Amino acid sequence: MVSPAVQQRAWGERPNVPEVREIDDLDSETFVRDYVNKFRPVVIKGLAKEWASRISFDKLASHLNGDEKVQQVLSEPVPELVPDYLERVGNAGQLYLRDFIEKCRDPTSYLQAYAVDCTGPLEFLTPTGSERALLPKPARKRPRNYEPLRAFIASRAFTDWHYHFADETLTVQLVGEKELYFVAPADAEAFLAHVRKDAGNNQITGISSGELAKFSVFKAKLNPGDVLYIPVYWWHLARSNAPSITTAITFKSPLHIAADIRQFQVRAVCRDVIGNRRSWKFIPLMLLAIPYALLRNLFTRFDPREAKPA
Ligand SMILES: O=C(O)CCC(=O)C(=O)O
Repeated sequence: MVSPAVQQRAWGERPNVPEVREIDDLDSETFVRDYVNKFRPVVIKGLAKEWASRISFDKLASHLNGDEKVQQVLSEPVPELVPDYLERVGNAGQLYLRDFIEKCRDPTSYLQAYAVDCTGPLEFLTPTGSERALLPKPARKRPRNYEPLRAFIASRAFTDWHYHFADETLTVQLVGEKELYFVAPADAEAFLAHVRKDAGNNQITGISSGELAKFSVFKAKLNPGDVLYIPVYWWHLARSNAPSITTAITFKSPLHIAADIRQFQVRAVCRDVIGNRRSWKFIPLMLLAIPYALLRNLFTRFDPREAKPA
């Protein structure tokens, strides 16, 4: 049963939501040419099937010796439920990972742990040599802003609308199903302006279905073993209605995309840097990166605001 508070969250459920393209295989060159440089999401079906077949809640629990704590439990995915959540699990930061996993097995629970650093027991969720070989080469470049590997462990998951800045993501579904929704870049600026005036912010909560209905929404459905590429700056939301384990592998965006001034997110950051004296050290970087991106994009003639998911 989905809690009433969750039912009120808007993620784009409506008839005939177009789906992100699904493909069966992908080599590194095609990945960069047709997806990263085109700023376009894609689902690679079953790319991590082997890896997913070795991950489960039981196996994760068996790797724990009992002392490990969840590095960070995000507040209950649904803010309205936070008081109830804290009453049930105590101080979220103090929760033992083993207890957390036990609580995830409770079909009435609505919990989500977010590990920013997959070390210790969560190293088990890290791709090994052979699994890494599955992933396109750019996925081996260290990200600018995010940890290279994060994990989302949940009884039921809800990560509200946000986008990533200057880094790309490969979302690897290991346990359970998950749906991700996207707002097309053509709508990105209006989307944020509509819900919040502060265009420097990369996340929002609580958009209503009525508001969301004004925007083009796309959907990707992930089964265990599927890998989803989430391009930088694409607004997205994730949800699942059953226990799930997902990892996010993050890698550096190519500079001509990360610093493309045609994207409002880049302009918003420039405004922040100029307006905030403490960030002035970034001005030389901006002065190099933005002209480089402009020049490079002159030759590619590709406008990321027109990127389409299919
Ligand atoms: O899997 C999730 O719950 C969140 C995934 C996501 O939105 C992300 O990697 O940024």
